[in-house]
Amino acid sequence: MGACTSKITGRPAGKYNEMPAQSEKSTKSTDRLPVKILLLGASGSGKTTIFKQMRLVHHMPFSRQEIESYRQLIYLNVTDGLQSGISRMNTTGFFVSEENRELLRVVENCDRDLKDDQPFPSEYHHFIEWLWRDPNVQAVYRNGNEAGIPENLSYYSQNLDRLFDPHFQPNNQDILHAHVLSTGITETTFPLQTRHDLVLVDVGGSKSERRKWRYCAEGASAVLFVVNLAGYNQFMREDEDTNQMEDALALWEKTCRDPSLANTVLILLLNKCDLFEEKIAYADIKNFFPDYKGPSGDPEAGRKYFRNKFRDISREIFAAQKRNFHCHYTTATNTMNIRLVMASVQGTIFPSTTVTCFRS
Ligand SMILES: Nc1nc2c(ncn2[C@@H]2O[C@H](COP(=O)(O)OP(=O)(O)O)[C@@H](O)[C@H]2O)c(=O)[nH]1
Ligand SMILES: [Mg+2]
Repeated sequence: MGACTSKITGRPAGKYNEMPAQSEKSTKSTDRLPVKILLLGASGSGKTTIFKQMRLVHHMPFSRQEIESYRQLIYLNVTDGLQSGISRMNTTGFFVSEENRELLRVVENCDRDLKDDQPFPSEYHHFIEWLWRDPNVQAVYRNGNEAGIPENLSYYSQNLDRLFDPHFQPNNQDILHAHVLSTGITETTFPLQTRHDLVLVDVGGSKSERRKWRYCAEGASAVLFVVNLAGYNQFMREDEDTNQMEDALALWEKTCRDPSLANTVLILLLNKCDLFEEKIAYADIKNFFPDYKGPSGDPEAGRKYFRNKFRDISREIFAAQKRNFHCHYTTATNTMNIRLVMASVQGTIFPSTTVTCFRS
C-alpha cells in the first residue's frame, strides 16, 4: 500500500487538524481480511459526511474532544460561511440590503476562533440571524444559489437559538452538517459481520489535493466516487471558471481511465439529492446544460439525465475492461439513506454475502 496516513487536516491550519483524526482500528485477528474502499470526488461533494455516517452506522460515537472541536468548527462555519458566502454573492452582482451593511462589517471583523468550552458570543446571535434573513441573501440562496452560499447555513440558521445557548453541545445532525476542507488522508477500519474489515479512506478533493489520490489506490477494492448533484449551477471555489458538474464529469472520466484503479469496483454516488430537489424548482438545468431535454423542475428526470451523462462517459472504458456501471442516489446527511446505500454497496463488492453484513 502507498503512503496512506491516518489523519485529517483542515482549514484553518492547525486548529481542526486533529479533529476526527483517530484511525479507529478494530482489534485485528489474523484471519480477518481488510477490504479497502476509497472515497473520491471533488471538495464539498460529501465524502467526509459519508465517512462520519459510517461511524454512526457502526456505533463509533464521537469522543468528547471531537464534539468540542466540532462545536468550534460549527461556529466558524456559521460566521465565516456567512461572510464568505455574501462576498461570493457580491461578485455575482447582489449585495446585502443597505440597512444590514453595518451588521456585515461586524460579522466580518468578529473573532472566528472559540476557545475550549467558550460559548458562542451572544452579541452575534441576532446579527447572524438578521444577515441570514436579509431579503437579498435569501433571494440568492432560494433562487438556485448560483453564488454557492454554504448550504449548511440553511440548517444552522434554523437552529441558532440552540447554537447560541451557553450549554450547546452539537448532536449528530449538527456534526454531519459541519464542513472542514479536508487536506489529509483519513483511514478508519470498520469490522463487518463477515470475516472482512472494511478500511474506508477519506481524502481531500480540492484540485491541489488530488495528486495524493494515487498513493491510496494500491490495494483498493472499490472506489465510492461522490458527486454533488446540486452543483450543476455552481462554480468551484478553487477555480471560479469551472462549473462543479463539469469538473465532476472530467474527474469521473480520469478516474475510470486510471490504470491504478483498473481492478477496483467503481461506484458512483450522486449525492445531495435533497438539495438538488429543492434547487431544481428554481434553477433550470437547461440554463447550464443546454442539451437537457427533460421537463423543467422535475427531479426524477434531472437525476436520470446526470446519471446518464456519467454512464455515457464510462460506457466504452468499462466495456473494454468488462466492468459494470454502478450508481446510487444519496443524501449523505440522512443516516438511514447511507445505511441502506452502504449495505447495497457491500452487496456489489461482495456479491456472495448478504446485505446484513453491515452492523445495525
Ligand atoms: N443537505 C445536504 N448537505 C450535505 C450532503 N452531503 C454533504 N453535505 C454537506 O456538504 C458540506 C460538504 O460535505 P463534506 O462531506 O465535508 O464534503 P467533502 O469535501 O467531499 O468531504 C457539509 O456541510 C455537509 O454537511 C447532502 O446529501 N445533503
Ligand atoms: Mg472532506
